Amino acid sequence: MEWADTFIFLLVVIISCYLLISSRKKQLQKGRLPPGPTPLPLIGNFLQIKPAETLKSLLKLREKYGPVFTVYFGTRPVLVLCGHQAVKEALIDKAEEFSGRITMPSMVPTFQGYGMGFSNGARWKELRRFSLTVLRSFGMGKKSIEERIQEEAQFLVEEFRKTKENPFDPTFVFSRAFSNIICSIVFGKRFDYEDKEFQALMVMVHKFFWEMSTSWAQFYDIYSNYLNYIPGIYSKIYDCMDIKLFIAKRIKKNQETLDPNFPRDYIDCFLIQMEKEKDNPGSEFIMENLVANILNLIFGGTETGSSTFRYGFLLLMKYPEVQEKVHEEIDRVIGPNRVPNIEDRRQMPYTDAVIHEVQRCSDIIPMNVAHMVTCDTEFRGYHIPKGMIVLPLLSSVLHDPTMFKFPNAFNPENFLDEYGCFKMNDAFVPFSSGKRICLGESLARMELFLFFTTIMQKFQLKSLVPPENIDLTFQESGFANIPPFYQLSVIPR
Ligand code: LZ1
Repeated sequence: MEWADTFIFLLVVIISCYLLISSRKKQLQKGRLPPGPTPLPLIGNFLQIKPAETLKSLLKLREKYGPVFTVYFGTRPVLVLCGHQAVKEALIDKAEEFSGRITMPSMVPTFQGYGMGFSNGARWKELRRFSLTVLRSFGMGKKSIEERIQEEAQFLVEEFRKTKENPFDPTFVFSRAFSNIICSIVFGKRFDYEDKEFQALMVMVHKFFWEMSTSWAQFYDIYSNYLNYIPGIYSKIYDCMDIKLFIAKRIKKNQETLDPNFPRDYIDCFLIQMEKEKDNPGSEFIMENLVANILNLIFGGTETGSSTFRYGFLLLMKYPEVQEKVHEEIDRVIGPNRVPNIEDRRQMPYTDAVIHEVQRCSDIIPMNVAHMVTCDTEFRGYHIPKGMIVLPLLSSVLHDPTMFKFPNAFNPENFLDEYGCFKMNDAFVPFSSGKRICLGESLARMELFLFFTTIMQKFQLKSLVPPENIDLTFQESGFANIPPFYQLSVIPR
């Protein structure tokens, strides 16, 4: 019996010492980090941050500690930035310092450090530059990307016609249309909406966003260090293996038919670069990075646009007077038959404002994709150590009361001046800002405008419930905001 007592006594002493030392270390750091709620040993700010409502908890802490504060996710300190000014000072004024990424634990099994989205340093720079160049080159190819989007918009209209005014859930119609644009660039082809493999891919992408946004994922992102000790937990995190298999099959097809002189798509370009650098052991053009890059492109180009539209159409049904004004402007500027093009945007301030307002309210990635400081950084008189996690809360910028007249309402006037002209706003950051800004931003904006105007030109949206009963509450709010599912009918006009 005695040895057991001694053992327990020793254990208690060791744990106490550890806790004392670690909390002492935190106190030393504390004077140099921004203020924040006092963390407890091991569990950090567990008492202040509800995993089901990470964003809401952080916004509440902001009321007490101001726009720049520190919280502890378990034992890891996290710098939280709120509002336009603080986020701008970091991501724009200290762009290089704040350009790092950490992979949130819930995404580690999927990306494992590969790909431009979640890597750092030379890997990130090279892969990002390459991808941007390829995206641009296919935008200026023989069939311009604008034409490709216009063509896809007609498929979308066709799909809507087929519903014959019957109610339907638009989620996967939207994701197929958006995804087909990035697929045209990545795989060199669009997929038929009835293609079973493509449909399955859309479900998987949807699942990824859903999985990453549950309260469980938020809990895991904070306490993964401990949870990983529980056998079987790590292997339960969605690793997108099914999507990777789909991608691997497409890559293999490309390899078999590759002509180094005539790259057909993004995969071909990457394979050619791989071949060029095959003798360089430090090359970033390796299969793992190709697969991860394609995942980044597909995730960025599918569910984001689709979610934005799902939410946007719900908003238009809740505010029929806005829908009416959009119809009026389209009829006046484009008319009932001509295919909308990008040039039309300049003459359509109201519609442009509506599309911006929809993106602002959709608030698609509310806490940003987590950043990290790449070196020791002075910020607002504080000392932020290299490697510290940073959450520039995009949601708090998009709803900043000092930047928008109607921060918490759906109101296109947020993007209109007193003469009814379109007015851009510096706090419009749904794509983030700085060096990590979404690399598909201009592509996405083109898709949003052309898809939106083409649909609204041809249809009126009809809700199954009275507008006042439409509930705009997000279904899940974590990594992404997942809009509610609903049915609507579309009436040809
Ligand atoms: C993305 C992801 C999530 C959101 C936007 C782009 N790329 C994951 N990879």
